[in-house]
Amino acid sequence: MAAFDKNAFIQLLLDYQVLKFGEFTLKSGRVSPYFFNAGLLSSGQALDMLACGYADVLADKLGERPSIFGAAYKGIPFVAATAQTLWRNHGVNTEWGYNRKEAKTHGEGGNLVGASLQGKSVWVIDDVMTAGTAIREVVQILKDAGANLAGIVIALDRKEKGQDERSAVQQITEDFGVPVHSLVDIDDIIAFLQAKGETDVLERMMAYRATYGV
Ligand code: OMP
Repeated sequence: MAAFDKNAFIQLLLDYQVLKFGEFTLKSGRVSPYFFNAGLLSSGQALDMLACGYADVLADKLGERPSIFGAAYKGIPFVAATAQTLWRNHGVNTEWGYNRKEAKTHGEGGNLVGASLQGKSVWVIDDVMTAGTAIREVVQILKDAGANLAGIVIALDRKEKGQDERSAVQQITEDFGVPVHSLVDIDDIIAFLQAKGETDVLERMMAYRATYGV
C-alpha cells in the first residue's frame, strides 16, 4: 500500500477540475481566484485517493473506541470511504456516521445516521476550511448529540483568516482544544503551480493570499 502522495493528489485535483481557477464568491463573502469542489472527486479512483489520505492521517490517532463523522452532504461519502479504507489498509475498525440536513419524522426518525455518538470521542472528516463557519456547525451537531470532538481532518486548508487575525484552523484548534490536520494546504498548491510555471494563476492567488491569507 503506497503512502499518500501530496503532489499526486494535487495533480488529481487539477485533472478532475476539483481545483478551478477564475472568480468565485465564497460562503464567507470573499471573492476568491480559486475554488475547491470536492464533489468532483467523482470516480472510484479519486474517492480512493482521498479516502487513503484521510485514513493515513487517522490510522494511529483514533484510540480504543474509534469513531468518525462526516457532515451532510459532501462529508457522507467521504466518511464511508474512509471507514472502509481504515479497515482495509490499516486494520482499524472504526464506527462511522453522518447527519441528515432534514430531520426524518418516520421510521427511526432524527437527523443522525450510523453509529451512536453519545459519549464518544469523534473525529470529523470535512472537505475544506476557509473561515471555519461550516466546521463550527458540525461541532455543534456533535455537541448536541453528546459527543466530544477529538479532532478534524480536512482535505484542503485554504489557510485564511477566521474571525480574527488568526487562521481559521488555528482558531478552531484553540477554541476547541483539538488538532486539525489537512491533506494539503494552499501553500502546497502554490508550490506545485510554481514548479509548473503557472504564473498567471499564481499572481492572482498571491494577491488574494495577501488580503485573506495567514
Ligand atoms: P468556511 O465555512 O468559511 O470555512 O468555508 C468552508 C465551506 O465553504 C465548505 O464546507 C464549502 O461548502 C465551501 N467552499 C468550498 O467548497 N470550496 C472552497 O474552495 C471554498 C469554500 C468557501 O465557500 O469558502
